[in-house]
Amino acid sequence: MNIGILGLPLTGKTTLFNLLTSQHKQTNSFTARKIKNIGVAKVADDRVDYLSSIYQPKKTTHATIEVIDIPGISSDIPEKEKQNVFTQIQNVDALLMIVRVFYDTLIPGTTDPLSQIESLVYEILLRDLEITENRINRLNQSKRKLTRQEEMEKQVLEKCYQYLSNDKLLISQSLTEEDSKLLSGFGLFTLKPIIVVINLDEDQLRNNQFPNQEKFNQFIKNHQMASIPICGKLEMEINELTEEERQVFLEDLGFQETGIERLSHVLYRHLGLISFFTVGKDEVRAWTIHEGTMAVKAAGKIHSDIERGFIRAEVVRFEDFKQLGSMQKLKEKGLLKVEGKDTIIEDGDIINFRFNV
Ligand SMILES: Nc1nc2c(ncn2[C@@H]2O[C@H](COP(=O)(O)OP(=O)(O)OP(=O)(O)O)[C@@H](O)[C@H]2O)c(=O)[nH]1
Ligand SMILES: [Mg+2]
Repeated sequence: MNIGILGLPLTGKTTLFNLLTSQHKQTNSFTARKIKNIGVAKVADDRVDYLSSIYQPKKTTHATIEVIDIPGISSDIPEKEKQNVFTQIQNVDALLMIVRVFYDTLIPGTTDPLSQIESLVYEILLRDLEITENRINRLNQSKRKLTRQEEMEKQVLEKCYQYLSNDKLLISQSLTEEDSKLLSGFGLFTLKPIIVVINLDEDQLRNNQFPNQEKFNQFIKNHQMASIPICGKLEMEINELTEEERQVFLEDLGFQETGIERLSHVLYRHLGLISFFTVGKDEVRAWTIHEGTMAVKAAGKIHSDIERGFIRAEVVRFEDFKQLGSMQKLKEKGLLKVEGKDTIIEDGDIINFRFNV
């Protein structure tokens, strides 16, 4: 799973990237026109930390997300260069758009969140119009008769083109499974789920108030996006603190978790992702799956052999485990369930797969 960070210049993209991936890439690098930064973000989950404290395994593995950071998108970048920049995030699973609301006289650019999100949406609509138009033209210019598959492709692309022409994101269009499949290879930007990070200053974050808030929120809702307020500057400060200091600092702000932790929850919820866990002396590990995944498919996440040779899944709820403290007690209480192939896995299930190959 991977996400691309998209925003106007100097909105805090690289700062956010560094926070997510614990890297130290140069900020303010717009003029350098570096094409991208890539890193891996650990998905915060205190359930994994808890399981690890109980099992004391050799290795603890959190879920991870690959993050791609690109230069800011602005209207004065030459079209060709802009296309290049967009190509860097064409295959990501979701877009993390960042809008800057914090005020800083030294940093140029607008602080209106609404105008920024409108510009970004406009840009991805343009990209998708281009992608669909190019493909339709190519099909129209074909010298030979189109295959049935190509005919179908043309039809759905024309439908998409119309939709985009009316300033609508493709993600809000209801598509059949077949249409989705036909479109999946084109890297269409407006088909990707969008999470918007609102980069506030400290006071705005404390008061949960910022200019143009109502209209902005309405826009987010209308376009089926999710949003989350953070303060990049504060997050950097929080990063420097010890665990204890951090708790006090966050409490004072009125939060229980850091902005980066809150962001990973919002991301999971918006993308319909959940985690299940495997535990043992060697490794405690979180695995990411889509809501509604069957046990046998979850097994395949770990290894195709386990999917192929699936016999059963022994499942325990994380909350039950935390309450009772040991697998033995769970067994005695009948809280260890033996499940078959097509049982739907729930968020927080601790699973032991039995298989035979
Ligand atoms: N005051 C304040 N400054 C911030 C915040 N977040 C980032 N900055 C500053 O804004 C400037 C730009 O930050 P970057 O993270 O480089 O922004 P960017 O969007 O990656 O910039 P480009 O890649 O050049 O488009 C830096 O000087 C940051 O320190 C914030 O929350 N508050
Ligand atoms: Mg940057």
